[in-house]
Amino acid sequence: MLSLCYSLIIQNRTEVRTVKQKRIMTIQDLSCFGKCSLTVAHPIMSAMGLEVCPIPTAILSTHTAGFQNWTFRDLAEDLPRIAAHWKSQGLTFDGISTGYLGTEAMIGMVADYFRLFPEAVKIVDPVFADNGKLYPAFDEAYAKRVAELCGRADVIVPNLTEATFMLGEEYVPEGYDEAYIHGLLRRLTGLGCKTAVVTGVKYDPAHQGAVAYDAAKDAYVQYFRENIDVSFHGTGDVFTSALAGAVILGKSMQDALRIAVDYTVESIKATMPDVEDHWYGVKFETCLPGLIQAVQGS
Ligand code: PXL
Repeated sequence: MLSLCYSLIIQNRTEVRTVKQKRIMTIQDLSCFGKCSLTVAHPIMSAMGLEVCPIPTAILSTHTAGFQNWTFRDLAEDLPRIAAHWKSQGLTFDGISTGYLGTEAMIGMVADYFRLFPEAVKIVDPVFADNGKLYPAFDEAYAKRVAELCGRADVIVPNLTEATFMLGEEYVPEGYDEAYIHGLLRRLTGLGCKTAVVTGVKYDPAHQGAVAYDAAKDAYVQYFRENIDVSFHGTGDVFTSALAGAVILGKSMQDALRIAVDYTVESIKATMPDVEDHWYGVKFETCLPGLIQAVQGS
């Protein structure tokens, strides 16, 4: 009996050792202070159990939303060199996720990565606008280039502002219905991606969530929580990191939306008592145990 138990334990251990870990590269800036981009994506996806390979596109002292006089070091020239080295080593990836890219040249380099690593599921968060406005560093030409990159992605994750900019449509801040969001999602997949997820959807003032459309299946899924009327920087990056991790782990889109929306809401709630001091980002770290449980439980 004892030896049977022992061999089961050994077998279980072997099983754990031989399960292939999912590997994702994530391409975005490293804002050293401010809780966004890589400082959010890397810990979140690591906690979810993925092997995360970060590609910093630039190093900034802080993010650009609310701070002044930040430092900025462009790392663009390293991108082709990193790709060439990885290819020479025969490295392959289950996923590539992208966030804030900053320049049109950088978008072109990311498109090269998409060509060089055809095996990877590509998840693009456009990150160039919110609340009806472009971020200060960007213009319509940038939005157009991001739309082209979205056409090469498997999953895109725009907010409503980015979605309408990419489609050349008027931003509708409120008062829309499900038919409008479904139409928007269908037009987004018309850019060329397989699945479009739109975030920050509010059909009524009491709820907020995300809606996804899979073009091949012609199917929609959605997940909503209570609306929390406060705005923190970096919540989009938190959402996309959790969504990308869940997708690469093989979760259904319904589960991925639930995991990502719940985690974002919990991170916002954890930050609310400290809203004055912590305006620059959410305390996503304190909610990682709940995220890990959510991943393991679905
Ligand atoms: O969270 C998006 C983001 C990422 N990185 C930098 C930013 C922003 C948004 O403004 O400025 C540098």
